[in-house]
Amino acid sequence: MPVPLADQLQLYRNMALIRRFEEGVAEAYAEGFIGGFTHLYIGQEAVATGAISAINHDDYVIGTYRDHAHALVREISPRALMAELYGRVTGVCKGKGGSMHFCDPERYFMGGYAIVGGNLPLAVGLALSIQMRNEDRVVMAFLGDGASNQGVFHESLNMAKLWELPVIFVVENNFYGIATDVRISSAFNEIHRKAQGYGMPGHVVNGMDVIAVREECEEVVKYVRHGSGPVLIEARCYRYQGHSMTDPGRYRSQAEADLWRKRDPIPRLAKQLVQQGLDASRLDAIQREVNEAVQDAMRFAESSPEPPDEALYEDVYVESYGA
Ligand SMILES: Cc1ncc(C[n+]2csc(CCOP(=O)(O)OP(=O)(O)O)c2C)c(N)n1
Ligand SMILES: [Mg+2]
Repeated sequence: MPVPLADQLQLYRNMALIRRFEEGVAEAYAEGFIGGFTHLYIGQEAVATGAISAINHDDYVIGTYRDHAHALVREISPRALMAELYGRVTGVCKGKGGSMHFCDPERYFMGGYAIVGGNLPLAVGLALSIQMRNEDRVVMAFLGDGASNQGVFHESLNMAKLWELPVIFVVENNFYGIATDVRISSAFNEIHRKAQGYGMPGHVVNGMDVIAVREECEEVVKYVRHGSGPVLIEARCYRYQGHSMTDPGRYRSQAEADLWRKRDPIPRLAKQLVQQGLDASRLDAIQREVNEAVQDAMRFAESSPEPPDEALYEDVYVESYGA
């Protein structure tokens, strides 16, 4: 079924919000408001936006350290996320998680993880809990091309397929793990076909085309929710910035970067919307709205207090549920 116009506009808004949020993060980082490792998502917006738009609000999402976008699409407020980056008490994890560890179980966003591949066994565990409770839900787990060479990736795919668990592995293939080109780090580059080693369907999609990602994911989510077992999707995309804020990205050629700039997912969707008859002023209004949301989030974060010293001793252990 074609994606309705209202949904396309929402996809456009989410991608614009992610782009502007990440630009705001870069500004705040340069001004010293944000410290530590911070990985931007600029260029990859179509993947998180399209994929998460295909699931229900109570399906689980679990990601990596490059997690700002996924949290935004899960509708965690820009204020709570920006304040988390600034290390403020109003942050989504009370300022104690930072960029790589956004988490909000109330929105079924089960976190960013700094350990490459470390989220994958957790995704399988979440899917097992769904199966054991006989729930009508799925898990969407995001990972990078680099993570697909980790042992834990293979263990997770094996167990997910063995038990036919409701999990969708979305590999964001941006062709680099830090500075290393996937062609010199992975023995086999057709990442979606790694799923075949476990008898699991593997699909490839253009990760610079949000409509393609959405349509592909809708089909896959239906299949997985129906109880047909796990699926892997490889979304081919590109990050426009370095690996993290401290990486100028000099290992990539200008010609390569220019090529992928032409595939920018945001102007691509804008063009498609205008071709469908949408007045371009609607898109300008969205740009102004997300710009204001990000400015507001930055002002909110800057004016929020840091956690008190005693907070060091809080949230270390969790009461177990139903014990
Ligand atoms: C187990 C582990 N090994 C190494 C690292 C260091 N490290 C951080 S990000 C990264 C690259 C991962 O690349 P990829 O999975 O392609 O994700 P991307 O950064 O491109 O989103 C590495 C090696 C780590 N965090 N965890
Ligand atoms: Mg990568």
